[in-house]
Formats: sequence, C-alpha cells, structure tokens
Amino acid sequence: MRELEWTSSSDTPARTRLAIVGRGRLGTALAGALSQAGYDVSGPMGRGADGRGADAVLLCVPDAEIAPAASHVAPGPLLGHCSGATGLGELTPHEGFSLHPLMTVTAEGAEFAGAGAAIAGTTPRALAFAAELAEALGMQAVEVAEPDRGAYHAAASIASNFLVTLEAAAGRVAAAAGVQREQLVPLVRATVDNWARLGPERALTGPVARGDEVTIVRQRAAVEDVAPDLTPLFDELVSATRAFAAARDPSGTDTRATGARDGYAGDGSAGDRPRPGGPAGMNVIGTVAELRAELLEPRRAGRRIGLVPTMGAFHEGHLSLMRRARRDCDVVVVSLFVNPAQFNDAGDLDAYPRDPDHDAALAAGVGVDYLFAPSVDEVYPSGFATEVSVAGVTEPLEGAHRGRAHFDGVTTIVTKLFNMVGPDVAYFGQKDAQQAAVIRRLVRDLDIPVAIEVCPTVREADGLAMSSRNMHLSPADRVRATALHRALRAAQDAVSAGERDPGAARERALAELTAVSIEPEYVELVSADTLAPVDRIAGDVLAVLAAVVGGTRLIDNQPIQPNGGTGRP
Ligand code: PAJ
Repeated sequence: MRELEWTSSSDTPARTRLAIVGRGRLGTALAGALSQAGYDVSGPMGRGADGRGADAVLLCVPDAEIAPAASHVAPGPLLGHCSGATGLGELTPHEGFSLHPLMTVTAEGAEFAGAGAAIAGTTPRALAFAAELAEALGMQAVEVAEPDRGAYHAAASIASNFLVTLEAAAGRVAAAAGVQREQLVPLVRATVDNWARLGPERALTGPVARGDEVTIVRQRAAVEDVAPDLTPLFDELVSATRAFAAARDPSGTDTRATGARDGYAGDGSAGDRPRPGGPAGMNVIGTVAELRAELLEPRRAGRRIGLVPTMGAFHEGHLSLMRRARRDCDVVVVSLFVNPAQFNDAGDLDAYPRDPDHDAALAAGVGVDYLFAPSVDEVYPSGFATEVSVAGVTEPLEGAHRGRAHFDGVTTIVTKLFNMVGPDVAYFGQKDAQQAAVIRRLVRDLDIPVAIEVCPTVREADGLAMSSRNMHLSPADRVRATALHRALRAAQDAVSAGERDPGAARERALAELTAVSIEPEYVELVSADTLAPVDRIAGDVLAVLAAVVGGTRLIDNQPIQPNGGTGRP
C-alpha cells in the first residue's frame, strides 16, 4: 500500500491512483507490476486517454507520440513518460517526470526488480514520485540530467540492442558452420557474466587481445565468404577491440614488436625473410630469376599481375592493398624488402619491426600468390651504382625533413621492383601521399608501363592512421597521437564551413596539436598533385602533417574537399 503526502488528506491513507496510457509491452508490464506493488492502477488505456480522476498519469508510448498523448491529458495529475531519450519539455504544461527502466521488455514481460532506472522531474515533487515508482518496482533509480539524456540512452542502446545485433550476426556465421544459435548461448552468458564480475579489461579474451593476426585474417576471410555484408562490421569490431586492448594493456598488445626484433639480423640475412616455400597456397620467393620464371607463363597468358610493394610488419593498411590487388588482378605479388637505401638513420633501420613468418601467414591469409622477399645482396649486389631520382615533388615536406636521399631510395627500389615483377598495376597507400605522388611522377616521366592505384588510409577506431611505427608509442603518447587525425579533420571542417584561406585552416589544425603539446614538423595545405603550398583552397588539396610524438615520427594526411563531404582518405 503506497501513500503519498500530496494525495493523502484524510485519516485513511489513499492509494495513489495511477493511469497507465499505452497498451504496448511496457504499458502492460508496468500496469501489472505497479498494481502488484499496491498502486490503484487503471489501464493500460488507449493513447487518447485524458487521465481524469488519476493522481498521476504514466505515458508508455513511443517517443514521437509522447507530445500528442500529453496534449489529451487534463490539467491536474502529475504526468510522466517512460522514455530515455525524450526530454521533459514534451510534457509541458504538466508537472512532469520520467522513469526509464534500464531493462528490456519483450512479449513475455520484464523483470524490473534489481534493474536500473533513469529518473527525472520538472519539480522536486515530480522527481520524488518518479523515485518512488522506481523503488516500488524494486529498481535502482539514478537521476539523469536533461543534457545527459542522449549519452545515457546511447549507452543503453549499445549495451542492449546492439548486443542483440551482434549476437544475431554471430548466429548467422555460426549457422554457416553448422552450429546452432543455442550452442552459442553459454558462451554469451559467460561473457556477459565475466564483463559484469571482472570488468571489461579482464573480460576481454580472444585473438585480437592476444595479437593473433593470423587467426583474425582467417576469421575475416570466413566471414567474407559466408556473410559478406557482415565484413565491414567485423572490421570495425576488430579495430575497436584492438584500440581497447591497446589502451588496456600497453605492455603486451603487440606481440610483433618483440618477436620481430628478436629475429632481426639487420643485414638482409635469412632471418629477415620468410622461410622459403611459405604457407600453403602462397609461394615465397627470394630471387629475381625465380620470380621471373614463375611469372613468365601468366604474363604470356595475358593474366593481370598486381604488385604491392612493402617493407613488412603487416597491418590492416598493408592487407587492404593486398585485398584490393586480389580483387582486381589474376596474380598478386607482394614484395617484402626493408630497403636500407631509404633510411637516413641506421638506428631507424635497425629498429624497423620485422616478423617475416608472421607476415607470410598474413599475406597467405588474404590470398597473395607470391611473396617476393629478396636479400639485400640480391637487390643491391656489390658494385651497384645507379640511382633513380625524381625532382620537384620530392623536395617539400618529407623531402625537406628527411632529406632527398629518402625519396631517392624509394624511387630506386620501386623502379627496380617494377622491372623485376613487371606488374600491370601497383598498389600504394594514401597514408604516404607524397610517396604516392612521387611514384606517379616516376612512372609518367620514365614511361614505366604500370598503372598506379592509390588506396584509402586505413585507421584505428580512434582515427590514428595505421603504421608499423605506432607500436613504438607509449600508452600516453598513443592517446596524444590521435590529435593528428583531429587536426586534419579540423582543417577539413573549417573548409567545409566555407574557409578558403589555407593559413586559417592550418591554424585550426595547429590548435588541435598544440592542445596536447605536439609541435609538428610541418602542417600544410598543399596541392594534391605537386605537393606545393596553395594560396587558396580550390580543387584537389591535401592537408598534410608530420610530428614526432614521444620520439616516434608520424605522418598523416587528408584530402580536403572544398564543397563539403568528409574527404575521408
Ligand atoms: P611500407 O611502409 O611497408 O608501406 C607499404 C605500403 O602500404 C605503402 O604504399 C603505404 O602507403 C601503405 N600503407 C601504410 N600504412 C597504410 C595505411 N594505414 N593505410 C593504407 N595504406 C597504408 O611505403 C613503403 O613501405 C616503402 O616506402 C616502399 C614503397 C615499399 C618502398 O620501399
């Protein structure tokens, strides 16, 4: 039996008369539970009810119908709704409250006792009534301020609705393997239970947490095979899980870092290269002669050969190029060669991560046909005396900061790789925008018969562009480094809002960096073609930047679109 001061004027305590409007699942469940708790409940009734005679009216209707339903309610009673997202303004001019159960209500009803409930009220009395209803239902009430409703409700959707979407996806993939949904249930229960008992950090297990990239690649290939529409979701989840695992346990997240350096000989000796033969389905090749012999037949048959030049330590950025090549070409060759000629610092070359067997497994996982991993001697035999050097586009930005020798090293090795492989198409990443522009100029100037494809930058969930150097960042610097992407977005946002002065857009980017004490080597708005600074933003413009964050040099860029759009690289 409930008594409220505001209804009780006689000696006999009056039961609070509560009208429930809305005959859906929630209205039905609340009417039952509150009547059991001692309230004098009428309803659930239809949406046009005026609530006359009630002390309080509770609207259990969809958000869009709260205001129309409220307009039918006669003046007098307290008026509440059960929405998490909608504010109390919809109840005006009534004295209003809201009670949002943090609990799902299915056709079978709901278990309110023990669940949370978000409450709010336009007056202390209305808030107290919402608290009282929650208590009567055995719920843990928490007051959520109006400005916090959006975040509160998003959290509820992620925790509940999106989890169901994930489980539905898991069920589909499981079904393709002949595993029934029911067989996943104990796993899901144990996971949620671990999350509740141990917290998210300790509850996270599995291949992403272990850094087991080979397994992730295999899983992705399977998803792509049995439920291709789920691949983007899978990729996003891997990326978000990686970011979470990295923030959680900075010491042990990237197993490649240690494994790589342990096995590194640094002189192009066999320890730098994958074991010959390689994983099933992929051929690992160490010499130019062998490679040419292998490609002779496909070339004669007019098959399309794609090349992805790399220096190893594969991450999703590299794998995205390989997948693209796999999609577009008949034969996919990936070169893995840590090119000493493009490092201007011996320490940098020594520290370059290497894990050739792991790389070979990843490449095989995405369907690469040949992993070409030559030794330093194979590429630069004694007496080697030729250099390919591109002028102009190599001079600003990276050229100015790393020295011309860097790009001379890149153009020399890439020319050699083109001659060794003879690809129809070669794939490069937008992540290294200047490198891509230099390569385009190289093939144009030297009439090299290869098409250059530049693929979008692959980013971590928090926006940091993937790079083999990221593994050197300390946890704190890993967080600071996200400012690079924010800076580029700030420049894009300024331009989208109408800014055409590169200096002003640059200042916006700079502000994001200085906010976390990052002094960039450069932040510029340049022509995407020539890499020269622009004096007005029009046409294809790139925002580019480089910065040393905690001793690790990072670069990033963003194509800028003057007429809106995300310009997402
Ligand atoms: P590496 O740094 O191994 O990069 C190989 C290719 O992967 C490059 O084309 C690079 O732009 C691309 N890449 C790197 N990170 C990426 C990301 N987050 N998203 C998309 N693509 C990404 O670049 C080199 O090697 C070398 O200079 C090389 C061209 C192989 C010459 O030695």
